[in-house]
Amino acid sequence: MAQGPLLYSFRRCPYAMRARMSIVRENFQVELREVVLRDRPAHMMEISPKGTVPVLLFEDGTLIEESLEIMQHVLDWTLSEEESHWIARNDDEFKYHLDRYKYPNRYEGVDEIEQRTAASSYLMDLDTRLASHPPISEALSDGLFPFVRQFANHNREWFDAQDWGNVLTWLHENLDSEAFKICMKKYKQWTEGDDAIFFPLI
Ligand SMILES: N[C@@H](CCC(=O)N[C@@H](CS)C(=O)NCC(=O)O)C(=O)O
Repeated sequence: MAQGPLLYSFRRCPYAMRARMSIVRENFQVELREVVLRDRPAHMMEISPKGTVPVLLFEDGTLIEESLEIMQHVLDWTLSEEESHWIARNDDEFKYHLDRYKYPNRYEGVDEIEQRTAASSYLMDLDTRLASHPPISEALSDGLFPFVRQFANHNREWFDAQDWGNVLTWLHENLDSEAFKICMKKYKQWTEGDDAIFFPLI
């Protein structure tokens, strides 16, 4: 039986990352089960047949199956209209191009460079927003940066050479933060019968 809420997570998944960031920010203790996506635990599939991570299960059976909803619950976060706009652009527009930029061969008739250019218009807008006031909230920042990290990592040299200095500074600050280090601590794949692992370990 789980002790406290149970989080099925995958270290490198940007959705799971943003959920874990909120958990780290609040020191909201969960039992963490590290998933390997090609070998998803039977219990996870039973409670959440859609099979995506992150998934948060409470002891009373309440289940949250969307990363943004996990963040909202943990942080008690009601998104402003502007925050909803950025999350929607990230999750729909930017993620769409990010997937096609990273894995052009998985899609029909996709050109990597065209996808990179399309994703860049979001990043240029984000760059402008990051330079203006008031600054974006920590919650929104955590909701976005794991995806930008993934985009940047695909071709770091190219990314670092672009004219989006605010995005570069913001991304580096997040990646260098103590909270992100805790968020990215490595855990071995959870299997039935393992001892409980609690997260975050601060
Ligand atoms: N809308 C979901 C998306 C989660 C998601 O797609 N996670 C990926 C890993 S990064 C996943 O679990 N993929 C497995 C699959 O789609 O089968 C959320 O925000 O939690």
